[in-house]
Amino acid sequence: MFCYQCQETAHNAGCTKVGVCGKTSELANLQDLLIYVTKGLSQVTTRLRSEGVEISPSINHFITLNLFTTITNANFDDAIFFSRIQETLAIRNELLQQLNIKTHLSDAALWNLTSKEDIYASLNQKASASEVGVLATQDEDIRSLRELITYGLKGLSAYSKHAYALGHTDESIDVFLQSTLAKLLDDTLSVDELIALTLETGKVGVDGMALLDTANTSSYGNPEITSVNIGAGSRPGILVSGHDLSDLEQLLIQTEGTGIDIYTHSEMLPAHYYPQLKKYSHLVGNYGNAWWKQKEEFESFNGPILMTTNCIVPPKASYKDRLYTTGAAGYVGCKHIEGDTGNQKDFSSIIEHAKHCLPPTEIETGEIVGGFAHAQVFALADTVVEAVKSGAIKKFVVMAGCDGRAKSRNYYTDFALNLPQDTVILTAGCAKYKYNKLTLGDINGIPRVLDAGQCNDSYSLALIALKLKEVFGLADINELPIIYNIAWYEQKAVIVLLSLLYLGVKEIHLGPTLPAFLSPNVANVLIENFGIQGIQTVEEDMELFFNDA
Ligand code: SF4
Ligand code: SF3
Repeated sequence: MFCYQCQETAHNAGCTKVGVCGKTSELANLQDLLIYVTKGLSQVTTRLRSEGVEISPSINHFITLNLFTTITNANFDDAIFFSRIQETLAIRNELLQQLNIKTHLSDAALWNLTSKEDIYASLNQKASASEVGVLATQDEDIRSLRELITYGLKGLSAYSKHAYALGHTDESIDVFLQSTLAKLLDDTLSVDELIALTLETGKVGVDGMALLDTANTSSYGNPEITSVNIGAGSRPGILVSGHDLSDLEQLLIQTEGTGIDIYTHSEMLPAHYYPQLKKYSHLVGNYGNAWWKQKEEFESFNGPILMTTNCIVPPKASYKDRLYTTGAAGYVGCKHIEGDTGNQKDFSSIIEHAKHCLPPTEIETGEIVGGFAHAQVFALADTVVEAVKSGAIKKFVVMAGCDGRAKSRNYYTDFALNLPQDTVILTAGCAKYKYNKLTLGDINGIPRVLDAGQCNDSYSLALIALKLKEVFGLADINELPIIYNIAWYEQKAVIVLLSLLYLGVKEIHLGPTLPAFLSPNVANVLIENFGIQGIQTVEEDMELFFNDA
């Protein structure tokens, strides 16, 4: 195996024996093979489109889900990857028959094995020969750009899948995704062409987040300021984690009147901000923190847990029988609740399970406030603009992104604590758990931490920046008093980053480490053209950002 797609990759270079995330070498090779054959399938769909053939939405969704399942911490179930590889080959073989021009197709589009044993044998051979995975690309800059784009597309796929689940699609995103996957097989593409493709991926990233924003807000209303209880009640509960709001809604409907409370965990916290979700009185609160604390928090929750997406931490035996997965998520030995994208799911098994469990053990008390997505902030625009004009707010600090278990991430707590009192943090994603329970106060009634929602709601932060640019009559988004200090962990953060670059945001600070998949030359391109930088110590960064104070 060789994997360096997330921030916690071994020695900030690559996991080679086993993943820091818990992914085995065998699973990593299977994921590489799934990406490989998905690129092959995408070459065939792209060729068919050029011949005037329409590709069905179900195939588009299938390709999207293939990418999503390989996101860090989404799915640890080898059997799922086997069946998706086999299904990918079956779909591709059928499509190949419709193709008129079959010349110049890549090995990925023609490779063909269907039995599990043959795939295993070939996989071991291919993986050891590095024919399939990351290291199959010899040139380190081409490899770096190919992987940067691939990871961006994985993040994009996660967001598209959530939009599909709510009945919203945009075929142009699928066309781009598949044609780009096909281009990643093309050895004639130069570094410059791949850089251009990277930025184009950022553009479509914005489209994908806009699609999901429309899907979420048209289904559940615009997020509004909401206080969320972080204590525990006296009834048995189900804890819902991950990013899929549709799964949560279906579970809320199916648990109405059953005496079971529903709690959110980690990236599901923003569900409380949506009018059409918070209306359920048995959606009682948020339990715990970011994904990486789940070993302790799932233990003390006492009831069943539903993982709708990443991030799964390999569970302890003590609660493994209470861990359920659905959608792109999976874990060997945990019950998976079936249901194709957009279909109604049957949650009766997890509901029955909850009825026989103790209520959650309370681990904290109080409330946190969020719901500052674009519409809510626009509604407060006069107050915000006035605070900026009067100097009450001097700077905004975008601290969106991911949380993670690395100790170096305590930087973000210390950074938030050390910020001058006239700064406001704009956040989205699970990065917020590093500072959303601190008492940072408010400025003229505006909380100093404005949580827009999940990582995909970074789109809201971009809209807010564009609105401020308009209100203040600025020519360039970079003239705004906004600092970008983003924490990344997995591939959704990669598409958020590429989207911000596409929108012209410069001087983004990225931590706690720069991605290992950036080769020195590719990193230089990002530094020279976009001013991307890492982080330093809190003291050094305070000096850097506020030395004009
Ligand atoms: Fe390592 Fe991250 Fe890949 Fe897991 S996802 S194997 S931790 S680089
Ligand atoms: Fe968190 Fe996994 Fe990225 Fe959606 S849940 S932000 S890390």
